[in-house]
Amino acid sequence: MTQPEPVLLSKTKNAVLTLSLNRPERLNAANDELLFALTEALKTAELDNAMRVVVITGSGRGFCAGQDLGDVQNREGSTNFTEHLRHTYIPLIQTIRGLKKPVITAVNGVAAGAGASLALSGDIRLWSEHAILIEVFSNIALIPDAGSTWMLPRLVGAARAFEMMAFAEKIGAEDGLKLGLCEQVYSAGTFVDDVQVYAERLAARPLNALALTKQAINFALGSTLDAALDNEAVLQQLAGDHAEHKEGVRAFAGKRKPDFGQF
Ligand code: T3D
Repeated sequence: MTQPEPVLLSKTKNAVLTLSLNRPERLNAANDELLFALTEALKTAELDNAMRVVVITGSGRGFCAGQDLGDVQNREGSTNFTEHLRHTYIPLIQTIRGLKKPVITAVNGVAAGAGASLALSGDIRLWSEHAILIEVFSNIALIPDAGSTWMLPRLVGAARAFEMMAFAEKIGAEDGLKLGLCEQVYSAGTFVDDVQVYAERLAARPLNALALTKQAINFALGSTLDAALDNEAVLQQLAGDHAEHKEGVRAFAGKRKPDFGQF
């Protein structure tokens, strides 16, 4: 019997590419096949000029339940966690954070373990009212990986992050919004449409400038103020030299809406 595709691709005419994790019966728990397919789809999206924004979401009721524990149980002998992470989750998270296009994580349901890391890794995080984030790793006596120890303390502070990790606390949408784990929460019934509207709004923004903004934020998160100030000055040259900038200024002078979608 042929296996279903682990990641479904859907392109809309409004320049939004949606990647849906597709193991709904396992709450989209990640096996290697899914992780490689997602990373490859993101790399392909980088080269597709017709696609301006990427949405990552889950099929069925879950977003992603983290590493597939069935696969873990089937491992023989001792597991090389380090090598596994280096081959699977690390390239995935690096690809998302380095992508020169905005990535939205549209968290439709539970995001647990490395699935929580994936949910946090988006440039914009949109949650359904049914979304739940769990740093579930300690339930199986592992440490948070796939970037959770880097992302979560920066969002909620070290002590709160540790508490969430130590108790594998379930964070629902209301608390997620308060804690800054997501930017918007939408009703479950309209979630897909609301995400699409949001993504289209983002796709109409100046993408070169947004890619450079993402690059500047990534740099600033690991740098001093002096270094960040200088990096802004360098990247601003790239933004200012781009046709998008000229269109923005022309539109302002002409009292019209800029057409950034042409670039
Ligand atoms: O290997 C390495 O490189 C290390 C990397 C580690 C990264 C990690 O992500 S470690 C963390 C792994 N994930 C987990 O420990 C989460 C396990 N799942 C859960 O705790 C719960 O399922 C949830 C809290 C996520 C959701 O609970 P609930 O009650 O909504 O759903 P459920 O009934 O538990 O799950 C529904 C089905 O999905 C169920 O299958 P069944 O019984 O209907 O046939 C369940 O077994 C399956 N499922 C859920 N999570 C996983 C899974 N199957 C495989 N792997 C999973 N992670």
